[in-house]
Amino acid sequence: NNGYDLWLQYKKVENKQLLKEYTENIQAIQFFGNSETIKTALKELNIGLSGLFDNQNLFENDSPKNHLLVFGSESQLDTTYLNLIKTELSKVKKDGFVIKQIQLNGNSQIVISAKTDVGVLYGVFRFLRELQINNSLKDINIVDSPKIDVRILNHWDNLDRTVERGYAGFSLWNWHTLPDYIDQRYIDYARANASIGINGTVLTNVNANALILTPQYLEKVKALADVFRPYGIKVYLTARFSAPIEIGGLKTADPLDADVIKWWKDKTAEIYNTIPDFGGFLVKANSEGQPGPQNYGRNHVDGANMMAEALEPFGGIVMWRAFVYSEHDATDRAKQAYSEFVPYDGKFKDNVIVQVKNGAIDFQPREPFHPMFGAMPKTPLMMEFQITQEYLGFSTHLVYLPKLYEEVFETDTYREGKGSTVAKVVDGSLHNKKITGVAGVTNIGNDINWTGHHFLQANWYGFGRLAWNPHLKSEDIADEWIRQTFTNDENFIIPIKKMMIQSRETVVNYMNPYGLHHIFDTGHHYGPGPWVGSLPRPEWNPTYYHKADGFGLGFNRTKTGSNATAQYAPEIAKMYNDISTTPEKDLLWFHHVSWNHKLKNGYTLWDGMALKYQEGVNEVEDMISLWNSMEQYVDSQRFKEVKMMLNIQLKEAKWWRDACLLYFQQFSKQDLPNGVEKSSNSLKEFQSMTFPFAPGR
Ligand code: BDP
Repeated sequence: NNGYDLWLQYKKVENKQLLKEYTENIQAIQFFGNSETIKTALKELNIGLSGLFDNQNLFENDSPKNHLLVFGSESQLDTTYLNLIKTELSKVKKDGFVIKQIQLNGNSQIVISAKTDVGVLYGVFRFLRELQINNSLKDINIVDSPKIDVRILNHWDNLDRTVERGYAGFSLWNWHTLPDYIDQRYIDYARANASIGINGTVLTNVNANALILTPQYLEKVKALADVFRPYGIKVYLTARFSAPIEIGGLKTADPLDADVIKWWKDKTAEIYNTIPDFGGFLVKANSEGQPGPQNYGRNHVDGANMMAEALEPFGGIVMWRAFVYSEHDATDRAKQAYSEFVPYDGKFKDNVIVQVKNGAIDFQPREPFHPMFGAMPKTPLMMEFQITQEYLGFSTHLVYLPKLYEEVFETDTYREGKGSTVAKVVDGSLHNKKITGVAGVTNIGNDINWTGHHFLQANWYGFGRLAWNPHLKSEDIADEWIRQTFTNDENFIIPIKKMMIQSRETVVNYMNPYGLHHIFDTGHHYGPGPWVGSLPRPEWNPTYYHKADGFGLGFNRTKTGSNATAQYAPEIAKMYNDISTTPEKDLLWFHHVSWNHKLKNGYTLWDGMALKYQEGVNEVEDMISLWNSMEQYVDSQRFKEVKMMLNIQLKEAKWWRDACLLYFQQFSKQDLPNGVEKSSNSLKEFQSMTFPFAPGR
C-alpha cells in the first residue's frame, strides 16, 4: 500500500456481522436526477461499495428491489421519499445533507438527500465514511450542514511546478500538458477534497505570476475547473496586483485609475466567459515585496474594492490577505496587521473577505490567536491555516495539525463577552457575517502518497473536516481518519490516536517551548538558527524574537514593552500583561523573563526550558517504540516508510534540543539540569551545519 488512496481505502469490511448488516440493507441503488454531480455520486458509491463489499458485480444481477439505497436532491427525489424525510430536510442548510433509514412498504430503505446536488454528493461520501468506520446503519439519521461557506485549499504552486514551502514533490498541475491531457491525479484530488467537503482551490502561489491570467493559461485553468466542477469544487486564482502593467501593457496599476479599473473588469469578464463558475481572486498585496495599492499612495480598501467591483456581477469574491508587515516599523511585527487593517472595518465591499493567518507572526508551532479575530465586527474575516509544515519540520516530522487548529478555534476572544471563540468569529455567528471562509495552505504535491509522510494526510483530512465545522474535536477527527486510512482495530486506533494528539505538543517541546518563536534558520526555516542576527531587516532575525540576554529570554509585548497585548479584548490583555496569569505555553511570547523565574512546576525558566527540550526528544523516542510495536496492524510499505520518517524526526529533535540549549546557555550561564542529555557537538558545529539539506523555496 503506497498510500495513494488516502482515506478512501474502501477495503473489504472485516467484521462479518457488520458486513452482513450492510449488504442486507443495501441491495440496490436508486437515484434521481442526472447532473454530472449526481452521476459522480453514483460512481463514488460504486467505487466505495464494491471495495467494502468486495463485490465487483454489485448491482448487476437484478436484486429484489427491497432495501434500496436511494439518493437525489430535494427537487428530484420521488415525493414518497421526500415526505418521509421532510423534517430532516428542513433543517439542512446550504450544501448540507440528510441520511436516513426509512420504512416503506414493510421494507427498510436508506435515503440520502439534500437541497443541492453537491449536498447529495457530500451525503454519499458521508455514508461511505459511516461504513468505512464501521458504524451501524440501523436507524441511521444524520443531518449535517457546513458551517463555513468557502472551504478552500491555497496552493503555493508556481507555474514552473516548484511549490513554495512545498515538501511533497512538485505541483500537481502540469501546465505543460494541460489542457489536453487530464491526469488521473486531478480527478483523485477532486474526489479526496469532495469527500471532506472542500469546495474551492486556489491553484497558484500568493507570490503571484501575472501569466496565469493570460488566455494561454486560462485555457488550462478551464480544463481543471471542468474536472473539479462535478465534485463541487470551484477554481480561484491569485491575482498579481501589477498584472495590468505586466500583461496588460498599462503604465500603472493604480486602483483608482480608469484604465486599470477597466482592465480588471475586462479581464474578469474574460475569465468568467471561459469559466462561468470561477470563484474569484486571492491577493497578497504590499506584503514581502509584492506590489499593491500602497505603491500608488492608495490603501487596502481601494485595492480590494476595485477588484471586488469587477467580480461582483459574476458572484465572485476577493480574498484579500492581511499578512502584512513593514520594515519601516520594526518595533513589533506582531502588531502590524491589526494596526493596518482594523481601522478599515466596515469599508470593504460585501464580496471581500479578509484572510488572516491564525497567529500574528507566521504559522509558528504555537502562536496566540491573531488579535484581528473579533476586532472587525463589520468585516468578514477568513482563517488561514498552514497545512504544509514550513515551521514544523517540513514533511518529515509527524505532527497532527488539527490539534493546533482546534486550539485556535477554541480560544475565547472575549470580544462579545465570554464565549466569543475564534470559531464563532470565523463561522460568522458572533457578528452575523455575510460570507465565511477557512483557507489551508496545502501540503500536497506529486509524491505518490500526496503529502510525503503518510501521517500528514491526516492534516489535509482534518483541515477539511474543521473547515466544514470548526467546532469539531480533533480527537474525533483523528479517530475517523485512522479507521479509514489504516484499520478499525482498536489495538491500533487507541495508541496511535494518542500519539497523534500528543505530536503537536511534542514538536513545540523540541522546537519552541514556553512561547519561543521564529528561531528558525534563515530562508528555509527548517532547522534551528537562534543565533541568526545580521539579516538586513530586523524582524527577519531570530534574535529579534527571542531577545536572549544575561537577564533572561523572551519578547516583552506587555504594556511595559511593545504593548501588543492592547490589541486584544481587555480580559485577554489583562491576562497577558501579568506574568502570573499568562499561560506558560505563551510565556516568552509576551514577557522577557528572568532565567531564574520560577515556573509552576518549581523549576527555574532555564531548567524548565532545558527539560522541555529533552521531553520533546523523549516523546519522539516513545513514538518510535510505539510504532515499532504496531507492525502487525500495518501493511509493510507504510510501516517501513513511517518508521524511516520517525527516525529522521528523532535525529532532528535532538538537533533542535542541542543547538538551542548550547546557544541559550551562553546567556543563562548555567549548567544543564539532571535528566537533560549533553550534546556531543559544539555550538560552532551547529552554526556551520549545512546538513541536513533543507529544500528552499
Ligand atoms: C511566509 C512564507 C513565505 C510566504 C508568506 C506568505 O515564508 O514563503 O510567501 O508566508 O504567507 O510564511 O505570504
